[in-house]
Amino acid sequence: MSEDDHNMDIDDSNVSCIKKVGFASFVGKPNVGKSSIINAIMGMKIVIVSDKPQTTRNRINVIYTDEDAQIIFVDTPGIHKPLHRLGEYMVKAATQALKNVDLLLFTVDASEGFGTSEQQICNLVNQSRTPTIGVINKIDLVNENRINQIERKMEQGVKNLVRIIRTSAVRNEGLKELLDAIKTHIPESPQFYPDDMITDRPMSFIASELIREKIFQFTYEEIPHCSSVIIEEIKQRDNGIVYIRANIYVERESQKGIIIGQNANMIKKIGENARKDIEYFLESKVFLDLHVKSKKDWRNKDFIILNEIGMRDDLE
Ligand SMILES: Nc1nc2c(ncn2[C@@H]2O[C@H](COP(=O)(O)OP(=O)(O)OP(=O)(O)O)[C@@H](O)[C@H]2O)c(=O)[nH]1
Ligand SMILES: [Mg+2]
Repeated sequence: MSEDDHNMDIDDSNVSCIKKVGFASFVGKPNVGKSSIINAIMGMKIVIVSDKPQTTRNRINVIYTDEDAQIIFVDTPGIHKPLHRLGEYMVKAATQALKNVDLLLFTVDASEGFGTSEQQICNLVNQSRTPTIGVINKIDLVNENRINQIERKMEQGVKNLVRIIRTSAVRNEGLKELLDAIKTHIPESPQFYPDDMITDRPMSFIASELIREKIFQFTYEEIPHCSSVIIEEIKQRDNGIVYIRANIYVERESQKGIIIGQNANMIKKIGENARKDIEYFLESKVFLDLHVKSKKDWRNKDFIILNEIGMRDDLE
């Protein structure tokens, strides 16, 4: 083999493992569709979604890999005015995700427009000095005029704006454009994670989230917001079925009855639907054993307690 051939071999192997690789952090108000966009891009449910604001409580990385890129999407809680310790924690988790990432995906809900809350988030985005793609989501709900207005406000407000993309997570619109735009603005590097890794969170976290999602979907008023889920045990039994025991915490004894429901109808509905989602995620049969407990005023406890009930302990 000549010297030239040898060099060519080395170049080829290097080129094949270098991709567009980077972290892209979603930021926006609650309920604008941040988690929905991630699931739509991944083609499966990894992060939880509901029609109620403040569904996402923790930062979670979701890893998208294709032939030419690896994008680590950071899903964050919606930025809002916190009313308790849990809310403070959530906003802190979201604002910390503005730092040390390659790109921000500042997402707004087209049907809500660009108002005071968006302007406040804009200030945080500008302070971070991170290149930002404006994502106008839920375009299926509004007309062209409305979207153009939001675009103009974004152009005026966001200093480091590199692109604006219009999306509809529910109709799978604009997602390829969003991926292409992200790829243009992240650096080249060897990929960080194996091809088949889709999140940095353990299976127990995903399972607890899928249970919590059902509480968000099926209960109302304060119940979803004062509920939390802890996985107590996960084990694969000899017959191959994965046994999962989880506690659902509420804040008061009286709320336990609502989660359990008449003739235990509500807890059965939560359990059946969560089990199906967990089975799909794990590709295995699951036995889900749910228990309901109360922990007084847990949303106002300090971070150690919050951590015990499943909040992340890696915030500075
Ligand atoms: N019509 C329409 N609804 C959408 C779209 N994207 C998301 N939604 C709905 O908007 C609601 C909120 O979606 P999420 O993905 O949970 O929103 P989020 O921004 O992650 O919310 P938080 O986690 O609370 O910050 C859900 O009911 C979604 O089905 C969209 O493009 N069009
Ligand atoms: Mg969310």
